[in-house]
Amino acid sequence: MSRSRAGDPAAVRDWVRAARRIVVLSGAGMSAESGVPTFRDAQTGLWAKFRPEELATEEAFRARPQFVWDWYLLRREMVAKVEPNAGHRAIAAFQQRHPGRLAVVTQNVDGLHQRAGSPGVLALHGGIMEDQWLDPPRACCTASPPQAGRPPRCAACGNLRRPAVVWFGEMLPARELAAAEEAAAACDLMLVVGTSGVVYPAAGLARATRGRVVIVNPHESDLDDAADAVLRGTAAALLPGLLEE
Ligand code: BV8
Repeated sequence: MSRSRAGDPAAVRDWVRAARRIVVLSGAGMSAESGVPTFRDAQTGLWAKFRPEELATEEAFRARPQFVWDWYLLRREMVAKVEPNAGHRAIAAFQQRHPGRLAVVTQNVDGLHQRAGSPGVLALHGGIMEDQWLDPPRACCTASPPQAGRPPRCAACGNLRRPAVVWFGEMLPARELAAAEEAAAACDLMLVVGTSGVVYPAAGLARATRGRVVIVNPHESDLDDAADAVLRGTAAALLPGLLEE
């Protein structure tokens, strides 16, 4: 029996005020009003005919390193041009006013929560602006800077640089996942903002928590059945009102 009922922001604001521990679980919709296309909408140009799940894999990168690298370059350029929105800022401001009361768990690799000033962001899927080695680095890989290219590589052994994100089929970073599971288990309110709720284990956090679940999303999502309240609106429009004193 689905729990969800159309939420009224005033009731949710009372839940926020009464909550001892809050988790914000965010997805691409959190950054949409900053100008970062959501995962579903991001497929443009050369990459349009590929589903993100097809490109964001080790197999795809090994098969077509330059093609996948250029997809990440395009997304990096987009992220570098945008700013956190009123939703990101409202969360960071609440955390400044109430240290330790709200934890941000994000699927986003854009770093906008961190740029808005949110402390201790648990970035479950990594960060798009950083690189790492594709294969475990050998001495030659770290002896000198990578050779420029798309992607850059070790001049000696050809080991490639890859974006420091979690690809489909890859495990999430253990520390962040454990901390996110702990925060979800300990919170009495989870705000699920801007996610379609289809990617696991991230979406599973909203099903595992014993806290009240509130969805902020202008459209239906796969997690609506798990919600105590669904607010049909956008992150930047709703979060300031929900998190203000
Ligand atoms: C793993 C980084 C162990 C890369 C990403 C259980 C069931 C089914 C499948 C699985 C399962 N367990 C594991 C899987 C496989 C897989 C998975 O979940 N597949 C899905 C597609 C079915 N999971 C994995 O592979 C994970 N690893 O499980 O390892 C393992 C390994 C092998 C086999 C078994 C287990 C790794 C998952 C992480 C992948 N990396 N990103 C990169 O960015 O390039 S995922 C990436 O896609 C994002 O990080 C995010 O998580 C996801 C996109 O989802 P959303 O963020 O929700 O974005 P979307 O566009 O879908 O939706 C946007 C929403 O916002 C919409 O609802 C829209 O209405 C709303 N919106 C729009 N505007 C606004 C708004 N909301 C508010 N305000 C607005 N203005």
